Amino acid sequence: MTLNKKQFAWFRPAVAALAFTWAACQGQAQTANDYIVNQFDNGTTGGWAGNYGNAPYTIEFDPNEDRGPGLSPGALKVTINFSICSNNIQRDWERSISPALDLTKYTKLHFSVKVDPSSSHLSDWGGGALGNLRPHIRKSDWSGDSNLGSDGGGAQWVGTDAYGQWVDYAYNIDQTLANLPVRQAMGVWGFDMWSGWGNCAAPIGHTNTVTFWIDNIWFEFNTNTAPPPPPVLSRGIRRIIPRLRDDRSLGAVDSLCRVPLHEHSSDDEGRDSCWWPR
Ligand SMILES: [Ca+2]
Repeated sequence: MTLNKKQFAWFRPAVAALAFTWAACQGQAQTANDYIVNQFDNGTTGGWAGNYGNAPYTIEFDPNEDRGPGLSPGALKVTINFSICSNNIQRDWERSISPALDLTKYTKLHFSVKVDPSSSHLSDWGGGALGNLRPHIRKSDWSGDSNLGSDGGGAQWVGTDAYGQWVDYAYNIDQTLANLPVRQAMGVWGFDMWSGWGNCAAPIGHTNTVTFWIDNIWFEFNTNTAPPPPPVLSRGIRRIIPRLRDDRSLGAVDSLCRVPLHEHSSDDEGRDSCWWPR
């Protein structure tokens, strides 16, 4: 179930209906065209590993936490030892996606987070939250590192509501960012967590360990299959016509404009005009 598009072909309709009803209640409805990144249902971390950042960390599979669906329970457990006094303020973790995924066909990233209540909280304006998780993407050769979206300044804010319970997030993929080649062939993606606000004497960022679980990471397929609007055909150049209507019946064809006179219109200055085909 992990790493590949979900296959529902074996579902009998009644079973599928029940499954989708349950999934919808969980806020995690998925269709056959959605791309499941990780449900952590196979006893592994699903390829996630730390990359850059100086905050010490552990990343492990945890069978005791789960935000389904999935074949069996499990979630990714992330523990980060932040210390703004030691300048350990950043941690990134990433994984490869193979074959590369064309994210222009998808609209949102979905994932769920649950924070261990014993974790550090942001202070001051941070309001006790966990803070930002910034989704970012790369090509398969790890080039082109760039944001996945623009909402929240490029990151998903994880608030106090996630301490002690699962919260489902839907983060918009920004198809207007100047990273089209990366979006068309995303081969690596990850989460970056930065928590360096304030300073040692007056910290706002985390000053201690945070532990949280991530589960059910998937990309929502773009179901808007409406064809693009047809191109607007140029009718030619607008031609200003001398007042001919006094001399010709409206049913006649203006040989210069090549259109019936009744199709003539007035220009901004009230002069008789028509579209003259090229
Ligand atoms: Ca799971």
